[in-house]
Amino acid sequence: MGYTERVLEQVRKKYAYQPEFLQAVSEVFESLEKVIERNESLYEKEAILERITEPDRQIMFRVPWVDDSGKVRVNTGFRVQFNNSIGPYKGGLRLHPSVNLSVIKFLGFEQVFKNSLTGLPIGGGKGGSDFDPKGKSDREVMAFCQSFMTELCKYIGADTDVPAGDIGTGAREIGYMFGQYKRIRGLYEGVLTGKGLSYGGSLVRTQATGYGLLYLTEELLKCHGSGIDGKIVAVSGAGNVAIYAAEKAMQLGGKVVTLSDSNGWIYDKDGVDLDAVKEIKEVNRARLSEYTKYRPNAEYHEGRGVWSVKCDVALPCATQNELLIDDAKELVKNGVQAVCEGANMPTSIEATKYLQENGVLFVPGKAANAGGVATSALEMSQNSERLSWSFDEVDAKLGGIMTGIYHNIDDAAAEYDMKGNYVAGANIAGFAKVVDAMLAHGAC
Ligand code: NDP
Ligand code: 2IT
Repeated sequence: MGYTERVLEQVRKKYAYQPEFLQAVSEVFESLEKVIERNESLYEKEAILERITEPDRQIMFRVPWVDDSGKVRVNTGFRVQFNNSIGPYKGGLRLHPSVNLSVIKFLGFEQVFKNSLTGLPIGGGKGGSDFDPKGKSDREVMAFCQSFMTELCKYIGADTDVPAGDIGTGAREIGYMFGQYKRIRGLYEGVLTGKGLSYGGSLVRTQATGYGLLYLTEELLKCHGSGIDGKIVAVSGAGNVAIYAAEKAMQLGGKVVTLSDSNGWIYDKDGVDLDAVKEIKEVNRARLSEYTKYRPNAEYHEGRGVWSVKCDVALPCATQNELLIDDAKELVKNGVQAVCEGANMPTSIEATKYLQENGVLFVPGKAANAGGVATSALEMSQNSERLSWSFDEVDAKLGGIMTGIYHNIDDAAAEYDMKGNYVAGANIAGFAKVVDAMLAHGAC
């Protein structure tokens, strides 16, 4: 058994109760095997794989808050500081009832490689809570965010760890958390990204993950002889990533025909009306089932099913493991050409392999959705120099970063005789920089 397999076995034993984390580690290790082989004795001596799979630290804490009826409620808060070899820990905060240590560890692990791929100096971390913002009043959300930050503020800072948004954490939550950090620490610094424009946020950050996904997808298709123009695009999710992915897909000439939320999905064969979706989701915080009130000819279906629609390009932008083997089979049967992940780990390993084996261009989230965190790093730069850049300037930088990531992962895969395997390319290219820094820093 080689070094990679031995460590994978150890991690599987030690964290048998963390399925999402094990899924992320397995996927990365499988594609790193050839890279490790070239330097096996050095990496083993330096325990690179043991160190890269064990977070620097994992912080868990109680988050008590008072609901509108006066009752004290308690949630669990998390921050996993995974690896800061190439920069301060950086990664979002997820607020969703499904959050647990396994979920935060998988996200933190992915973030280490993703952040490396951006080419910017940011390490990897992730956090959040099992708090569900859905159905809560603004005051309750504020009470939760203030209590969460009262504890979290001890561990973060502009040069140590810089959280941001993720599922359930948008502009409103970041605002409340920033206010509490400033109040307790007495520091006006770029400790969070995704901030409002009036207090240090960056233009384009709201759109960045979705737009970045499309800049990369466009480059991928161009390098294979076409482009988004004229393509039928299926998008899942109806949150920050999905909405701005759909917006840029339309700007590039694609027709977006689906969106989904955790209750169901819409099919609008004439192309989704994004103004309606923004009103439903961003303004009213309502369910996607409302969509047919705006567009009576569209269909709303309860439950899963978004991948059953005929499309050329599929962009999963909701959550982990939302595109499974049967979905992959359906997509292939319907002639899908490319699947690019806007969400983190939305495609199961089995489904990923099926897509790749059937000639579908597949780009994993750690490359395809890196535009969000890349723009967060640009927000950090602007905060450090106390300046703000124009929309076009940030957008152009984002475009350059995403096309650069595509070519970087394409080249990395080719270098190891895996041309076209962007999963391998992303893992190899992301790993290289982190390992280089880890070796330079010695045993720490
Ligand atoms: P949002 O909270 O804005 O939106 C999430 C969307 O996904 C909602 O439509 C939500 O539906 C749906 N969803 C969430 N959980 C589930 C579930 N268990 N089953 C079905 N649908 C679900 O989050 P984001 O758009 O920010 O994040 C989406 C994905 O993109 C996540 O994987 C996130 O980690 C990833 N990502 C986000 C980045 C960012 O900058 N925001 C950057 C890079 C990746 P409902 O409203 O019903 O809950
Ligand atoms: O998964 C992700 O990359 C994010 N949620 C964004 C993280 C960030 O720090 O902007």
